[in-house]
Amino acid sequence: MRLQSLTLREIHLKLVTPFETSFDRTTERRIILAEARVDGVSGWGECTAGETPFYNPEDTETSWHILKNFLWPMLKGKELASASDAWALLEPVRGHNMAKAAVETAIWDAEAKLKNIPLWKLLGGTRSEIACGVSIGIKDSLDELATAVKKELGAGYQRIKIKIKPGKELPQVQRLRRDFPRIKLMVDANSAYRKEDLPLLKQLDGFYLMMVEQPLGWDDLFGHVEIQKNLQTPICLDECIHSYEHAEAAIELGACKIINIKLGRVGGLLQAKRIHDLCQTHGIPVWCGGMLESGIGRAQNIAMSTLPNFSLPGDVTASRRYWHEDVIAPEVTVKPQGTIEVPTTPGIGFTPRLDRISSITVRQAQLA
Ligand code: OSB
Ligand code: MG
Repeated sequence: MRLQSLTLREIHLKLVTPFETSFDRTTERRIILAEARVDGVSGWGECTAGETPFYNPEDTETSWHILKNFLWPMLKGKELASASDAWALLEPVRGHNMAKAAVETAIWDAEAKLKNIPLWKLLGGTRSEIACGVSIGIKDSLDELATAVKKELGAGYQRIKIKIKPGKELPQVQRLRRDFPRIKLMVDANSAYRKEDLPLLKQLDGFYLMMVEQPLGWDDLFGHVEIQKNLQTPICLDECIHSYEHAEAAIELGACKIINIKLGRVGGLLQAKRIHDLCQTHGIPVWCGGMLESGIGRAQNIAMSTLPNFSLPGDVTASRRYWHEDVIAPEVTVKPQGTIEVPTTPGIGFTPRLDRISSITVRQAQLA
């Protein structure tokens, strides 16, 4: 497979509903799409870096810069036996996993298309449907939160994750357990707590949550070991797991019992698969996280979620929850039982809508 050219496009997409976390509030996404030409075929990937460096160190600007000035020059014109060889070429750049994943996942899509098979089959996936949960942002009032949860349960979603932050968490879970005593419920703190908050976090043990996601610092494995020792509720790590080695350390140290895998955070599909396999060997279930992706990233997430150890519902949901109009056809839809049917057409299985994409493109770089 010869890597011929890369087209980067930055698109702007307004969210249907603003999304608030403990670290940010997002109303409009600035997303970089990567289109890789490989042996005459186009593969598509998405950069999941945010508009700000508050989730991880990358943002849309750094990703554009790294992709254009470092990653593509290291890839251009190269001959690969398969997409799984792309990572080794990207490795000399330290960090910048979301930029790496954008182009790496595009090459995977291209390989699947060249082989005329669905991407999920190329990866070794085993599911024809994936289980979906939702991630609900912080709301202004508990009534608004309860209304949002009711709506998502009505749409069929199998588990509810809510964003929490200090001072809001107990009223939030108390209210939801009062209104919805039996649902699969979990919370995501996005690193808003410190080790000293253990007594507060222990109070969450009373609400039989599926897990608490990333309570402590984005790179604080050791702190999570302390908290997990003293908590009955499983800790799920998100931000902390940015490599295979971090996953190994987290498991070995006992920093978590569950891992959220995000393609961007770990640097693409090869690394995601390696971490998936490692977790499977150690009996650690994984699920697919989301980064408010457009349809391209969403399609990549669906393919990854077909791997066997993605045994818990993920944050990959219907296009319409985010966008008035997505950039792919068909849009991603969720069935009444809260699952997404995995496409059977080649590659990511959804077609990028070039007309729609060019109408919302604010800058483009054609790299050959
Ligand atoms: O922590 O999982 C997270 C969105 C942006 C940044 C971090 C996170 C999230 C989400 C949204 O939870 C998941 C989705 O795409 O619906
Ligand atoms: Mg998270």
